[in-house]
Amino acid sequence: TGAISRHDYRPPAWLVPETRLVFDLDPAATRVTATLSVTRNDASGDPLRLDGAGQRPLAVRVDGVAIDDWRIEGEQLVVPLAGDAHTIETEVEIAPERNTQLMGLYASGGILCTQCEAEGFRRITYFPDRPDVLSRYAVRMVADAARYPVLLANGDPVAAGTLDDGRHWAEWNDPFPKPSYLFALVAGDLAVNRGQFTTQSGRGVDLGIWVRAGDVEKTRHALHALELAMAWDERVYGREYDLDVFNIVAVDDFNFGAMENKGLNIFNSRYILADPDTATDYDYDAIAAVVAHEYFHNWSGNRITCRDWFQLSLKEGFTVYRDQGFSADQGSAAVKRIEDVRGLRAAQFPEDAGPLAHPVRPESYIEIGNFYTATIYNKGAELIRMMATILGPQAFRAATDLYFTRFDGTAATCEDFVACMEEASGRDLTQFRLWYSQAGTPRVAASLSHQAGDGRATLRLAQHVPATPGQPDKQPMVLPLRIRVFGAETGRALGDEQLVLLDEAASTIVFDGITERPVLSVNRGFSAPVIIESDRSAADLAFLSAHDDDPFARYEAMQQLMLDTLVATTIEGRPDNDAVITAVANTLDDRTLDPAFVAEAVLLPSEGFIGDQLAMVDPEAIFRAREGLRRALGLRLADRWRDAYERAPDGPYVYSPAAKGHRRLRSVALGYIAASGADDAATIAFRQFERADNMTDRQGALGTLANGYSDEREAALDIFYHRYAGNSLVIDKWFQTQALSSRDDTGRLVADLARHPDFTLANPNRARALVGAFGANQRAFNAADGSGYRFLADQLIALDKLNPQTAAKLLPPLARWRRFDSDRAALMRGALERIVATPGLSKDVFEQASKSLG
Ligand code: HT7
Ligand code: ZN
Repeated sequence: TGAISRHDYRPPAWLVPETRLVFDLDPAATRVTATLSVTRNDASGDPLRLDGAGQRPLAVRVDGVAIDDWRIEGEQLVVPLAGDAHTIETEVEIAPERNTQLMGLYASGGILCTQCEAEGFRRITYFPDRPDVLSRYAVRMVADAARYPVLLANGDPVAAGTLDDGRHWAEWNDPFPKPSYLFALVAGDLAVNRGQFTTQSGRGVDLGIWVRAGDVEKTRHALHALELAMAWDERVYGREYDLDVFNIVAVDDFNFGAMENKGLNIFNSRYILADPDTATDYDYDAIAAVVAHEYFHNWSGNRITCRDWFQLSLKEGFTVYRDQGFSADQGSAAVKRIEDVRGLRAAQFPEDAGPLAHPVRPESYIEIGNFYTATIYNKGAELIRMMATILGPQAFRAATDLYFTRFDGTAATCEDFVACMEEASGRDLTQFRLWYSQAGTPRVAASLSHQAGDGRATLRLAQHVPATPGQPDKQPMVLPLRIRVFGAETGRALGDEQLVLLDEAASTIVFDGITERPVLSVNRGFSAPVIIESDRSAADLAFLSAHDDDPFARYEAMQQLMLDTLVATTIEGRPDNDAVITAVANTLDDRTLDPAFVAEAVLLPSEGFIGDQLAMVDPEAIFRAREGLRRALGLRLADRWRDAYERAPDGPYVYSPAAKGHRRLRSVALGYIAASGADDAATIAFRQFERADNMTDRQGALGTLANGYSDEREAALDIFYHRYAGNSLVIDKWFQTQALSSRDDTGRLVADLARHPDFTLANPNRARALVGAFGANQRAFNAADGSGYRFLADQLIALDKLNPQTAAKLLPPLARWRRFDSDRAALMRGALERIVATPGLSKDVFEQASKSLG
């Protein structure tokens, strides 16, 4: 299969302390000359093996002398070397404008840029392209001065000049040794928004965000977020920036969100560009989170990198945890936690429950690009969060200090990180390490009984980790569960919150002094990434949704109540919505609550999440149950929704936590007004659409209209399209909104949109906006005739020829086939088999499709 195993790790035979790169840049033919000082690192006597991909060496020189006894094995350049230290020079020619994979050096809208993580550097030049080979880079770029007036690379600029032939050059040196995946260069006609940051030790740092000339105004939010992130990392983790410059470049064609290259972050423009007219509150929040995330990588990723790609969560899980903390500190921590848990449940729980499940530290891979997953990132962040909970804030900070000090300048492992947690706290985390090796989401049965006569309550907890591919049997994990008990009569807390560490298959906890019927609040704050199976009644969940003092637990009780109701309706077809309606009414009536929290609390679980609770997903029945409850809520609470809709204060757009909360609640209320079937719903939505002075309200209205069949829908889509023609980030929203529509004919509309002149698979954002969003639309994608599956397979096969990495990311909706009826399952398998049988299929898509077929 070509799989690579974690246990096969060997230290590199050769190191590369110094690297000098010369780029003669041209979109059609870029000449790359690499000079590597290499030193032997073991006694094996192995030749030097340099990774390459897609190029041939034009010349190979050893210590300045051309040699011809090199050979190519697979895609590696193998150079026999007699001594222990040499200088190797290679020359290759590459064509950035023909690079549709967007890995290595490529062209995006006239800008030349790089993406090297994980294994893109080998597409630029021959090199030991593995994260444990750290090298100091000196880079010289030569390019046409008119076409590429700005030349940027990692580190600090050291020299620049012009040549007689209309070209110019620039040299950059990065003093910090780094792995090849952190290399970057950019050449283009770019404008800059500059900032200044003074570090805690008083050093000045020049900040620059580089974009196309017309977009500079749209970088203000990102620059502000960067400044906040730099200060936050000093305050919270004691981490200071280490170069004189920090540059960010935004490009339109990018396989991911952004990349943390040392001193030169490269971003997907959707995570940089924002103004109120074109970006939603969600976009603003995401920009701040991604800017912070990439910045935080300077320590958790760059100063300390990963020994091998199996350790990817060492930098990604920790950095996500850090960016979540940053975002929580910018507004409502409770709402941020709710959003993060919703994201985990939408993406990671299904991954952990399906054929693509893997541990946070995987055991093997075919293509590492497939392992930039919700498990590595988001479950990985939950592991760090659990350790922080177990250690407490002081010991956790001592442990991260120890980690940063001890491993600075090295390539480390997840084990190194956990060992620091142990050493700084004195705690034994032996069993906790199972979180890194066992896949699957633990399920915890929790049952509280009351012994009224004894004034006692007994909590019985039992955990079970389901089997996952290659892991039939699991051991009990360490689950930190924050627990509190409330009195059903008085609504008071009966005792303090406790942190229970469940580390056995089953355990019993006794609470004394329980004089009234107790109600259990468990896994508060989502302290462990598990599924709680409790026997709490609808009345108890409604009680918690109104009385729990932990906002997350309040939200969670409401979600569980809604979920229980929706699952029962899906299976039995006879809705009993009263408890949900009363609980939602109470939440809407509680004026002490933050509107942002209310908006989250009254939202129904997604169709996908309801499906995840069921042994067999019936997409039509789930849709009917959910729409039925939405309609019942809309009708029965009609006045309250109108009141919530009107209540939001008027006034020009401001981006603040309070204003965001009001906009969010307003948009959720609009959704319920429309769900009620009210005659004037389309009129209200269209009025909001037309009057909006910001994209949040405009897109909120458009989304509501797009779900319906009104004339206003067509008018709004048309106005939106023409207003934003040429603004690719907003046109992505136009495609995405339609792909997510709950209309009966969404499948057909999406197929039509794939033939729209603005649709292209060459741009990953556009492909994700239409094809990715459609895959997330459970009912439309799973149309009984299999048309959704055929559409996805067609698009994926076409995209694979251009950009395998992005194609592979679109495949997971087909991996859910085991959860569907036999007809749908057969159709999904048919689509997967067609994909696997495609001649010339990439290993990226092959790995995902073949594992999905299981
Ligand atoms: N560390 C970065 C990962 C990334 C990436 C991975 C595969 C292909 C393209 C990519 N672009 C960026 C992003 C991050 O986690 O910050
Ligand atoms: Zn990251």
